[in-house]
Amino acid sequence: MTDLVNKMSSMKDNMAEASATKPGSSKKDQFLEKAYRTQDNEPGHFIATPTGVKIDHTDDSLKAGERGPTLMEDFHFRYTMTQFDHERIPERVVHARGSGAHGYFELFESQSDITKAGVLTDTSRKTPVFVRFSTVQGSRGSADTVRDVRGFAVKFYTEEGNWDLVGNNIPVFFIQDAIKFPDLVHSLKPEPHNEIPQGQTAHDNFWDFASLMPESTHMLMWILSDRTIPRSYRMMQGFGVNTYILVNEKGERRFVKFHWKPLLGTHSLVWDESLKLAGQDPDFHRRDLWEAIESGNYPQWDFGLQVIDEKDEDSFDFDLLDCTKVIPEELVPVKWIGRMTLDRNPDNFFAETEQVAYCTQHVVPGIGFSNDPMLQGRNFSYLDTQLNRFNGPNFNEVPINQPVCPFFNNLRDGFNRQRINKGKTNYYPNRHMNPKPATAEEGAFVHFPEKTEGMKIRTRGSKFREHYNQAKLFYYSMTPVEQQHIIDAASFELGRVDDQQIQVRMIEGFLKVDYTFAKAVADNLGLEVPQASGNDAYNGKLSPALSQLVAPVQSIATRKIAFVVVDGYDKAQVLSLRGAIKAAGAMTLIVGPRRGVVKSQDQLNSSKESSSTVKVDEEGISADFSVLTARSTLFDAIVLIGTQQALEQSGQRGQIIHFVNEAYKHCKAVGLVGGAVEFARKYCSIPQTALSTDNTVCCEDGVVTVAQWTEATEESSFAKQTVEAVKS
Ligand code: HDE
Repeated sequence: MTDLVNKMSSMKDNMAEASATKPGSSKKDQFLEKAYRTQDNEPGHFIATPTGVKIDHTDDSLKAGERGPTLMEDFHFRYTMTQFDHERIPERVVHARGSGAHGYFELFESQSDITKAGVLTDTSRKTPVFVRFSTVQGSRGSADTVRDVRGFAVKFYTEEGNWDLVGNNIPVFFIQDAIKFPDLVHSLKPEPHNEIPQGQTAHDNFWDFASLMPESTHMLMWILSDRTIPRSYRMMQGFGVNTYILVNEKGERRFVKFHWKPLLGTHSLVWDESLKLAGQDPDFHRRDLWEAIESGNYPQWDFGLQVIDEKDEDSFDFDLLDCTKVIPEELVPVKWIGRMTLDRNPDNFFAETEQVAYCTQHVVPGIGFSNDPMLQGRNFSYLDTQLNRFNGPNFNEVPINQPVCPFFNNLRDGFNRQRINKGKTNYYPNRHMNPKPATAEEGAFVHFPEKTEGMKIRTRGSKFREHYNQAKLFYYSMTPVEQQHIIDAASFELGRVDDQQIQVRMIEGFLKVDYTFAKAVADNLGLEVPQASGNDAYNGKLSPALSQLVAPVQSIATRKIAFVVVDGYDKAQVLSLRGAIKAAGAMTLIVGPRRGVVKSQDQLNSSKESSSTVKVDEEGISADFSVLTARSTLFDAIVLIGTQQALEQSGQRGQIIHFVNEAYKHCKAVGLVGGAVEFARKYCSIPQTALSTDNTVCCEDGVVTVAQWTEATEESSFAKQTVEAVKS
């Protein structure tokens, strides 16, 4: 145990150690480097056709005469145009918009008592992974911050073959049987007659379907919650959702649910921010992930298991095979067994993020499938989808999908076959008797010999028929703020529904979860408030682990704090405050009157004297953003610095006022230094009670103030209070 604690703590929060392992050095990286990567734009490289012939001219097609028609003979033109015409492959029917990253997985402690999978038993391994995060509803060009479930798909390149854990950031799903998936997806996608709306479920068809599918009620509570508007891909949990099995060397089977927990904590945007960000920066999540990895802030997740012995399969009041139910952590705690780090951005979006092909049926010895009817259906669908996306079965030969272990078989040919199989035989048995089947001892995957018999019937288990207990559990486990957000989200979504019978039916469904919830939404929709049904009684159960706010991670690591400054700022003050906040792990960015130089008081004075052009000196600051183009929504907190006069006379006074008001409205920490306090009292809509004119540091309602910055003001205490305000 002490060993485990040591190992965990040596891995914990150790970004420096993670970066010391040199991103790009895994077995998968080496394979990609050797086999397929090219650096096209290096000195001395000439443009050539795909057949290798160098080209002398790429700006004019070959013509018969100066003004004549283009000639068929122009093979360079034809290759150029043909490649372009065929650049796209079908976008994923769901999860079309995504972002990927490379990394690795490390195990804290061998799980050999429950599984024989090498990735979960060998602690000396560093298993390469490729992860793709995604939204579900929107198409490839849709915005990142829409209200939607997020995909969380991990491909582990293990020594025994690829293992794909294709999960979401929500632990349950809308439906219980895969056969309903096409109906679900048709209902939530843009409507068929006019392809509206993009990137949202706030429309008649989705709520029509949902209101007729009581099994979706639990999932509806999750999608109406803040989980569907995450702050960052780096700050979301991940769940395998379906129940899988683990099998050990002795051939014993256990049921398992897989979990990912971000070390940065689970955080969300507020709805108004999400709406604005969808326009202000549609790539908000994609950019956040990319920039974090580029700057060495490698995101990390702990990996956990909820393990259930075979004998306990029937001991719950829900069915383990029903993916509309969680196994409450209070009943079966999550055992945290490993950590994943993402440390390298892809070289090429299409080659890697677009072409990565996850399939739930990609498992390795020691991991297998339960009879969850969703998982069984997914095992068919993902392979089928890849056949469509890649025009045939050779998608596993695309570099990002190739395993890192050697492998042989008699599968052959097909569109775009890459491998050159040598030898005279391509069948088994053959006169060489190679390649031959392996035994379990030699590492073969052996399906768990589960005894199965039954009538051929279209039905589901009896416990699948209860749909409301866990919807209640979820709703009651939320803090009041989280409950209010669910009410607001339901009111927004149903408010976009035109057909009133759908709204009424949905309110009847909500009534089976909680009366006050259903009543609040009905009120907001202007519907008649329904009578309490008797089904809505609180069942007395709680699962605090479901709330994001009950035990938040107390860290501001990698959070973005904007320092809004105007010309004439006090350089020493800004630099020391910035240093103190950076020391807490946050990123500080300067928002100035323009991008580039912001003139400090000293610089203004000296330029008056010398009338020379002001440059950013070694100690000066340069604005990363202009207040004209950046909004408070891009940051987690803001600090406004400047004399009252400079702020008032700034040409961007209106933008600055909006910046402060909006940050406050979105419940962000707002720091006000010196004249900024009086400026805010005069122009901003923050309650005066939070705007103390004291010369000492005060904090009220997330607003940190110090009206008079003197030599004696301890910048550290202002920074400390600001950091605390960001955390809360
Ligand atoms: Fe998927 N899902 N899904 N899904 N899913 C796809 O496969 C499907 C489900 C999930 O980044 C598709 O390659 C069926 C649950 C993710 O490339 C497709 C059912 C969960 C991704 C497909 C489900 C997921 C997909 C479309 C009901 C959470 C993106 C493109 C039985 C555990 C993977 C593709 C990536 C993608 C089918 C339900 C997660 C059509 C039939 C539950 C993260 O094959």
